[in-house]
Amino acid sequence: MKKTPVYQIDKLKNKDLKLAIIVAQWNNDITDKLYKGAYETLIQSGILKERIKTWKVPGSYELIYSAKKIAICYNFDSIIVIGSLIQGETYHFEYLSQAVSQGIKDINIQYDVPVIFCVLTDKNKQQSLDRSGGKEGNKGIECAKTALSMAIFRKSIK
Ligand code: DLZ
Repeated sequence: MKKTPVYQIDKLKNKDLKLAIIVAQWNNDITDKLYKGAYETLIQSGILKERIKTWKVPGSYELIYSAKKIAICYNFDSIIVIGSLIQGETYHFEYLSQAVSQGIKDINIQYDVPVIFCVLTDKNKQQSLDRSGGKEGNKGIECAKTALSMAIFRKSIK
């Protein structure tokens, strides 16, 4: 039987991929851990250090513009945006969560680069800790694996 396109994808080498990571500094105790999980996963997967570029931005809201700018100005195979939104006493959380997820979705539609959504949206700090290297794992690791799959997918289609 004829091989599926997955076979083509497997032939590509991870070391040829170029990845961008953007890290929001709000709740940076959480985003640092997500970043570490993502970065280490990429390195373990064979991505060369010099092919991973990292930017820091103030908050999750700034992930939208920065991902767009990087999508326009560079030729990365995948971009990972990292943030941590934690519910407070005002409606900020709801507005920010909506805006950031919609904004990142728009970039995925508009530009030819997959932007991977590594933004935690939690009710409290404990939930964020649980998902950034705690009992629920590390979403940074998961997102790095997704970024690799999508980077390979992008490269496989000319
Ligand atoms: C203002 C704000 C609030 C209240 N909470 C968070 C948060 O939990 N996580 C986060 O990443 N950023 C937060 N911010 C900052 C906004 O993302 C943004 O930096 C500011 O509104 C300035 O545009």
